[in-house]
Amino acid sequence: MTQKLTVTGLKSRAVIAPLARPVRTAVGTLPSAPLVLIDVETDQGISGQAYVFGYTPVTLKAIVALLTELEESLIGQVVAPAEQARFYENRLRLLGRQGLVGMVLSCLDMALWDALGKAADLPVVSLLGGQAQPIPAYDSYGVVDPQEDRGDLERSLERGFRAIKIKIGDGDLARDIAMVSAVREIIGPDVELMVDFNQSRSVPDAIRRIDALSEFDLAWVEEPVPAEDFVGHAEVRAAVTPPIQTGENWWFPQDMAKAIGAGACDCAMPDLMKIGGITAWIRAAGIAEVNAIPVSSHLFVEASAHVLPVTPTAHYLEFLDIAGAILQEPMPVKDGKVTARGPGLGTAWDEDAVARFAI
Ligand code: SMN
Ligand code: MG
Repeated sequence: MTQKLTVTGLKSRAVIAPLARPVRTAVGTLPSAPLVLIDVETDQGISGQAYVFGYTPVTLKAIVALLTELEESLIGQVVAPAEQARFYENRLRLLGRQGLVGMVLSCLDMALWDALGKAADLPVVSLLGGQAQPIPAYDSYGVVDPQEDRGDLERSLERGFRAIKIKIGDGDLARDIAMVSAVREIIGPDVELMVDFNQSRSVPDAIRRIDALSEFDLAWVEEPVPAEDFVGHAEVRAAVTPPIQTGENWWFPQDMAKAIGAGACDCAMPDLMKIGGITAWIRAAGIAEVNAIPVSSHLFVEASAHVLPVTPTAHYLEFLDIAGAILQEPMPVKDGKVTARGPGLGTAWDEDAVARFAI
């Protein structure tokens, strides 16, 4: 009987990692990636690692404090992510798992799966019953300046991406049309083009704008209205032609079921950090399967490459690398595809970079 992997400690460190390019959205710009690095220490000397994306530096101290408070309850537990998920769901039932709590629990889940994989010397995708395989990815941009960003867009095509996403909605409709038509001209008619409003429009304005943009053959229109407005998403979806995409702000599979039940979207993109980590992603993938809804990932390029191969309706992996600057080996892209690495989630901290970007 192999010795059961047991937690002996939980460490967390806050960093602000540089991004290849700032992420400009209709509702604000992310100049860098505020991250909290999690190390779940175990009795076999293996450390399960994952990172929390804080979105803004304001969250970092609170995330570290939450993880610090969780350490005592985790020490001594056998590493079994499904059991830890249930344990904390029950323990935090009165509080609820939205917000930073859900983010911390989801990333702790990823770190636990990483530990399991390292202990078994297997990539997490293998523990899930799949195999590492090249996953089609789209290169994810913020709001772009077609002239300034023409070189980057052309380099994306040279790297083999056959799909590009840009963010829009930060100005008037004329600005959206100018940006989308310019990018469509740069990438040509055969590369898929997605747009992301980042929740910035009202239902009538979203309908008006999407109608005007439909001539550019959009692969999907993402979060046209506030994320929690599932009915609003459904109203936009009923009124326009391009597929409606949402999901990066769903809290656990329960939110996903409600959104899909409201008819909010044609395709879904849960975020591993908000849907409940890898354990919950598998359940979310089942919800998408029974509803025949394509599933893409959001951020977390490394862990997403492990879950999409076992996602029956897998669609795209979003390539937006927020942690590469603090990893020994940033996630590579080959022919526009991303393949999971192992053991575990296949990542290791670059300790010099972590020290350099620590706050
Ligand atoms: C997004 C939001 C926040 C940070 C990075 C990216 C965006 C996406 O909504 O879909 O990539
Ligand atoms: Mg988005």
